[in-house]
Amino acid sequence: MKIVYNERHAQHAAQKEFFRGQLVDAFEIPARADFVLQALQASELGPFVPVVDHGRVPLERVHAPAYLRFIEGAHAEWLALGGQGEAFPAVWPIRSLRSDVEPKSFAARMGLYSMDSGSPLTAGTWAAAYWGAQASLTALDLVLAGERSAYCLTRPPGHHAGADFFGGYCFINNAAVTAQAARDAGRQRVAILDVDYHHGNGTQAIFYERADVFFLSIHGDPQTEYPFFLGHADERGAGAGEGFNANYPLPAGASNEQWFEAFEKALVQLNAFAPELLIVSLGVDTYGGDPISHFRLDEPEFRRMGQSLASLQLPTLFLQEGGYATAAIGRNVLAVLAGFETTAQGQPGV
Ligand code: OKP
Ligand code: ZN
Repeated sequence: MKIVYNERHAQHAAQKEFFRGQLVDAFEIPARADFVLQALQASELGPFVPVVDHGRVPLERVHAPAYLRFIEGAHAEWLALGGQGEAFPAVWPIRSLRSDVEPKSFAARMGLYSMDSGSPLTAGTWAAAYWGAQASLTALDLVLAGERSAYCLTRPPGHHAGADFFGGYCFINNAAVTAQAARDAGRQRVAILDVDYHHGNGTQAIFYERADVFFLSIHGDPQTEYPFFLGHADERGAGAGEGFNANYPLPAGASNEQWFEAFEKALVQLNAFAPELLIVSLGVDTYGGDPISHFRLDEPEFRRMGQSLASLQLPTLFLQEGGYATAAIGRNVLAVLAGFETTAQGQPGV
């Protein structure tokens, strides 16, 4: 399986994040990708393919240009305001307040373009996220050119980012950008399967009224788990997109049996859609040892996940999302990808 690695990921290196009233050590750190890189380099997977710059246009197919400009300049504005270290929002246009007027104040725009105070924005955030999207698009190119599969190793993750807001450590929605790019390249039906512990609210919202991109997600129940305000089972899409969104929320602490029961149901639904491309939002924070999540998957389950995904016999693009048990992420990602490869190698070409 070819791999595209976002070498610029470490430019986004927050020291701290806000959590329950305190600044605590950041969870979404460069070491996450470093451990995955080490595990991949020690494996049979590869080769590594260099990132190709596709420019800003494919990002603007999903994100508002004003939002992208904001992220690009935000940290410099923060410093100009007298802010120190990582930038955090403090005020949001919640119900009854207006979000259709872009305020001049940077503090206000920080709130307009974000969903939480737990996503530190640094001097290098734009570069890391921009090149993460480029790495994702490069991996997509490989699959569009006929590769059975490809994996993009990148951070920060993307699936919480909406068309015009960041949050949940995410700034550019790599899954949405690549799904849209695949549509623009002529693929008619694209499925995005999100197996991260957290619901991919950004990806869901971007495609909620569309029938050409089917979003499916298995995640911690938003009644108790981040992102809290989206991800319920009754969200099935709207308008032309009705029936093309599927959520499988599971209680925190759910067993592996419960997880695979939901996963197999999602795969049946996904298969019935007959997608021409499968994009997997691959978070491995479903791991039992994850510090901020509450499922129980481990190496054998990750391998089984990869095998089941290969059994769909679809061109498959894996994009890295979450996973915060830093030292175990490499092993867990490798288990998914190697499981996929062992099953895919026994198949006729797709
Ligand atoms: C991003 B992804 C823990 C707070 C958690 C946000 C979680 C974002 C997860 N101190 N806040 O889906 O893995
Ligand atoms: Zn997550």
